[in-house]
Amino acid sequence: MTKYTLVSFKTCPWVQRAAIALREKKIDFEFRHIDPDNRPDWFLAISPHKKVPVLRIDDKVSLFESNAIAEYLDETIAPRLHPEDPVQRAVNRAWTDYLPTFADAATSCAYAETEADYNKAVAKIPAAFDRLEKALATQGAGPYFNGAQYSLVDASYAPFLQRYVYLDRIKPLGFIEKYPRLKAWAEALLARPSTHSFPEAEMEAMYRETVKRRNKYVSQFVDAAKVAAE
Ligand SMILES: N[C@@H](CCC(=O)N[C@@H](CS)C(=O)NCC(=O)O)C(=O)O
Repeated sequence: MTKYTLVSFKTCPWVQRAAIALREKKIDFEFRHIDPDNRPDWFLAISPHKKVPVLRIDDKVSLFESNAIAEYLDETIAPRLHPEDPVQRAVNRAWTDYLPTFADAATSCAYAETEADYNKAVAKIPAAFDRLEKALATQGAGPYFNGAQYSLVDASYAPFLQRYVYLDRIKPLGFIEKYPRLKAWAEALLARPSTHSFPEAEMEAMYRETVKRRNKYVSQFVDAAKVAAE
């Protein structure tokens, strides 16, 4: 039996994307959590960009980049999460290509140093949400990106929609309510067991601790805000 090890920082959304793909395919795997501030030499030797996730296969092969890992898993292990139709597959890949831009728009306010920078980062959210809202309108009736069939697009966006929800609870942002398809999609993804690497309250508490520790503008609001899952 093939051994899969996912090298991880506990709250990394890109790791979560790879973990979701593994769970959707019912692949047994182990996390190997490492400390972001003290990355071991064995990790630096297998991660060209010094980033997580890295997927170790049988302690021999090391795959890096969450999209490459997800695509590899989809090519090698059933069930296929990409659509069978080549046009739909291209459309799905186009939207996974958009993920880094979406992730930046939806969550970069967490890294802003000043209130002005925070407001500038927050101002990027509506355009990104609007693009996804329109994409969802053309894709199907939900609950997932392509309709009833779960896909790698779902696995990709779930961690970032989850972090938007967390940030909205730390300091209210109030955008997703204006995009009903996106809101329903986020709810469906957060309700799906494969989205979660940790119990929900534990994950949100870890995320909030990470945001607080970064000591950015939004960090000051962490204590005051309440964890909804508590
Ligand atoms: N494009 C990469 C992004 C991975 C990434 O940014 N991971 C973060 C943790 S969430 C990281 O390892 N950062 C360490 C660094 O930038 O030095 C992917 O999709 O895997």
